[in-house]
Amino acid sequence: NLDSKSYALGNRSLTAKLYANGKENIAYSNIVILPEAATQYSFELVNEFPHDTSAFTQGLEFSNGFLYETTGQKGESTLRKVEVNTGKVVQKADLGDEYFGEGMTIIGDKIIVLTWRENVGFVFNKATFAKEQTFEYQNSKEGWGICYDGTRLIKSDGSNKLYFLDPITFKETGSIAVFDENGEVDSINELEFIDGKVYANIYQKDVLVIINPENGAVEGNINLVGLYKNPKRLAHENELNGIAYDHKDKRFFVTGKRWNKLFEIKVVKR
Ligand code: DDQ
Ligand code: CA
Repeated sequence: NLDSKSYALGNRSLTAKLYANGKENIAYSNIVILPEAATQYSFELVNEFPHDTSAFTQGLEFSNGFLYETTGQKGESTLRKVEVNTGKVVQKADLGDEYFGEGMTIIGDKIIVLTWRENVGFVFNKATFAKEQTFEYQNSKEGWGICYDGTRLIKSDGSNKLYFLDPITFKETGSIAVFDENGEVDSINELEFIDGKVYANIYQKDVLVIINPENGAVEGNINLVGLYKNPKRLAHENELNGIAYDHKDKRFFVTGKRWNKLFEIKVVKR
């Protein structure tokens, strides 16, 4: 029983006065309005390509005919440029033994690379792979995934939040909480910005979610179970991780940590 005059709507979280038997009972509790049920998608396999099984994949992006990939684990964290068809690494930079590499995205001639718990991100020159800048995280202390919507960087930290960062100063300008019809959607990991939506893989699940970055609602679930057929997959070692999109030819790529394949898929309605 909400007093319609007393609530303030912001995203989908509203502050309301709650009444029981006509009396104000719990003042200003926080209520979350869950979004409508997400649309269910599955996939069709279009192509598969070789992928470096030593690459603990943490970030993936497509640009000008090549894949760019970041890898993790301390001592094996790299930024690399990879040929799609062969999986061959044609350019590589080491992040340094003290860093655990995470997500990555591209802004023009710059590549933004996150670290996991070292609390810093790096800016690399896309052509030379020279490290040009280091920035520190603010409220969101872990680096998991990152993408760019053309105006803002969007960063994940393993929670159900997406953080917006200024692409020049790397200051956080806001955040949004992600929910589906059942509640919070946690463990948001690698990201890709496609046609106004944030595609994200969920850590330790062969599932992608399609998030509306304006209100945090999960609008779609893409079930990728069965895509990578390897019975020996290990937890924390062989998760699906890495979504890349070729905006020109509308090709959708996914891979995972130390997977021997990179898949090109088509997302289809179930
Ligand atoms: N993360 O990429 C999902 C954020 C982390 C992956 C962690 C995998 C386990 C590594 C264990 C090493 C402990 C430092
Ligand atoms: Ca990506």
